[in-house]
Amino acid sequence: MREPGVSRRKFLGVSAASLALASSARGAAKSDKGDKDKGNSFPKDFVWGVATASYQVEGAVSEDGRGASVWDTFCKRKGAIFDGNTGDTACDHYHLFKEDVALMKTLGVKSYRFSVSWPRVLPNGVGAVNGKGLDFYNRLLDELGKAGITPMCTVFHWDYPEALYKRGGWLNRDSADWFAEYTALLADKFSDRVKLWVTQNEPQCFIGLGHLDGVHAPGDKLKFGDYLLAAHNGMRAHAKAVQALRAHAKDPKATKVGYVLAAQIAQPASDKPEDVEAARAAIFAVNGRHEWNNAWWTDPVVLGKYPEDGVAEYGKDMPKFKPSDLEDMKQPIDFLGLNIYKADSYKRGADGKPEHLKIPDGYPRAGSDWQIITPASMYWGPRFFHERYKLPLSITENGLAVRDQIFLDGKVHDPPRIDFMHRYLLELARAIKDGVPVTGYYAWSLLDNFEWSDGYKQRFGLVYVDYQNQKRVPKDSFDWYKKVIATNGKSLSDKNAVPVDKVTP
Ligand code: GBH
Repeated sequence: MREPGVSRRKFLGVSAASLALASSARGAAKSDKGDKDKGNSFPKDFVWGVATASYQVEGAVSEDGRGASVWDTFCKRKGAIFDGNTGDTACDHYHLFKEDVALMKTLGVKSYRFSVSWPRVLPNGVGAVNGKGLDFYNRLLDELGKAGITPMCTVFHWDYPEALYKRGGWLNRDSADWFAEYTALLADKFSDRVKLWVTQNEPQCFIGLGHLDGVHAPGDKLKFGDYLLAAHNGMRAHAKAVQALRAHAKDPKATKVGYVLAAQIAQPASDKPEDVEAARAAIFAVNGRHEWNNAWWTDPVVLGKYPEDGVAEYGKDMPKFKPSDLEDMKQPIDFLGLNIYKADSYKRGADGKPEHLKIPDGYPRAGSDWQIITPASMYWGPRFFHERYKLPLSITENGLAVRDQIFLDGKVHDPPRIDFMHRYLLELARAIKDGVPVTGYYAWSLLDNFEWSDGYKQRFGLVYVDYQNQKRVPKDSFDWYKKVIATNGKSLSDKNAVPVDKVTP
């Protein structure tokens, strides 16, 4: 409901199409004021990167002794994946990694975030090691080394070994030790070259989408209490992996360990303090019997406790566990990784509580329906997360799905992606300017790739992949991002760049 005397523009604030988008312009305008170093709030050593994940790009699912993952199995389930697509070949990164590293070198990225396929290196999840699987990552790491690109290694990005799933998977209390064994192996083999580590990518997804909603592998719809138990063991596994990395890394001092969330951002509907308060409360609230919150997945591992609102709401579905589990789950980490794609908007409601605002009709969206375009999420997300957890942050993923195609001129023109990244990066610059310690930004993704249950329908790459012949075509956004990196973000406020305050869909 609209308050009297407040203009539409002012009231809708970041919640409506026009203003959500205009908020980038506001951020830019702010940093322009009296500042000669326009748009240059990115620190000198800011880590510009790109990200991928093993199952989404590697292919070669039955090569060189790789074991099965739950995604191999899930992809065969009728109706599970768009058009019956699978990750069997994906981008064939397993064979084409040299070409892909060369692309990254041309792009000028400082860092490549990739993940290891657990069943490729441990076909049964634990026990016998597959040397040929390790060799692939050795070749990749050596190639990155030659190109001067710093690896960020995600230990687990969803391709869980089928063999361990058959032993109960995350419901089995031993799953935390299995994960620690796997992580120790990676530290032993790769920590001479890898200093930046992520234990797990988006627990909300591999536990929630995979075990509660059943829309991701392994496709289970567990009872809520069992889902909470899987989540509990997943977080225990994360903590044991942190310990394994500290114990096995060749240079523990230089080793930085992080944990990556599918950050669920709440942004205020206006700059009014009461709306900012509403968003601040909403972003860490746990309500509803679903996985889409932040605190359930972060409080235990950073603060050593489950959030009280969630504990009250979940009642007797709470898993039974030893109190020492919570102490064990809280292992010091060096950074939190936030994957930021979109936000929900909140204002203070009539009852004083945060009120979730409906998405305005016709609001700008990505090719994938779930992603609305909300640049200010890249300001408020890092800011709120830093306030609560007081950890350095890295934006470990951000990107836009577009149904790209090769144009008649042989190029892939993707102005929506450029505009998206431009707006979000200006908001990130604003957060950094306001003192939020963000160490890096990883574009999702280097390549178009297997978008889980959306198959190859959605394209997130800076590089187009023709899946028929594995040809790579850098998109316009590739050249654009190259310039952003080369200027350490200064090009974002270049007067010849897209004028952010003029572009309104
Ligand atoms: C990330 O997930 C993943 O880390 C990455 O692998 C993926 O390719 C990328 O983003 C792009 O999607 O409609 O209720 O099923 C992003 C978080 C959360 C986005 C679930 C899609 C679908 C919600 N994802 N969401 S639902």
